[in-house]
Amino acid sequence: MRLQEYIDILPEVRQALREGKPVVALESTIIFHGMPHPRNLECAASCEAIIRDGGAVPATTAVVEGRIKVGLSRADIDRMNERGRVLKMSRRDIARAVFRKEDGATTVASAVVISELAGIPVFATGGIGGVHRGVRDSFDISADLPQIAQSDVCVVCAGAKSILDIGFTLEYLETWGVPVLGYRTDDFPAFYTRKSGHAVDCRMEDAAEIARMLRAKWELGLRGGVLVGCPVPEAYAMEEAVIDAAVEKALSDAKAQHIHGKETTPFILSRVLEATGGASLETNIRLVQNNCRIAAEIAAAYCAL
Ligand code: PSU
Ligand code: MN
Repeated sequence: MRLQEYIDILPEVRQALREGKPVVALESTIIFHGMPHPRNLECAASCEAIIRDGGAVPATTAVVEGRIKVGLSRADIDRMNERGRVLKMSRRDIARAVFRKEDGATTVASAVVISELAGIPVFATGGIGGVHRGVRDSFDISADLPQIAQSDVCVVCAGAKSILDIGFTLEYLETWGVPVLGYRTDDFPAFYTRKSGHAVDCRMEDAAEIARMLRAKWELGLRGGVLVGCPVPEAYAMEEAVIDAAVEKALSDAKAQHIHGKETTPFILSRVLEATGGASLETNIRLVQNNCRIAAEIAAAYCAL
């Protein structure tokens, strides 16, 4: 396979990978679909800085005019912004974006595909997609889940939002053999709040422990990912009642407006954001930053093994 035909790895990232130094991959849906301008750009820059402070090299993933990027420059981001409406690119959209020379923002699923292609074992995001509430009618299960199950990548997140059926999401991950680790928690976090009421499969106290588990898993030939749930720092967690009310309203609006398919997640997220105003955006930024800090520690610990 001639990867260079499709992929541009930023020189700094390439060098770190060659020298066995820690790298943390990032998605870009959060930049192009998840947050309003200019907070999205500030958040992206701060995440990269936090990863560097942790001794790792950040590698934001995207497709820019058909080229798969591992490490996105500020110029790339600006050009994508200028061209406007960037495709929300999940696994199935990667090939189409490449051959049509389109721009694509990576979801967790496509970012994990690209991380694995580039040989980056640690990836950070905000929240993962999962099994949707009302799945019995919609059959809506995010491509993030089978992709995490399939790729040898450790996904560091703040859990899953309560727009999803968190219990079903965890059942799916169990079926497909994905370890769900709690970073200093017994309870899988629910993104805006620290607890979902669903237990993680294994509590971990630090990055070194997680790194050793990754190594054991992959050395045993147990292919596929590991999910690490990091609760949002206490000071920035939201009140459960506030977020629950916003989610219920967003779900009923989505139903009334017959929103479906790949539009569902962005629609619900933007409604929740509107309903909770600045508070949820602040929480969102803080938890992503927290995940980046922990991911850098895990990447460093993994490289030190
Ligand atoms: N959930 C969030 N925030 C997000 C997403 C999901 O709380 O930003 C984004 C991520 O990029 C995730 C994608 O990978 O939505 C999942 O979309 P879908 O449900 O269409 O697979
Ligand atoms: Mn979906």
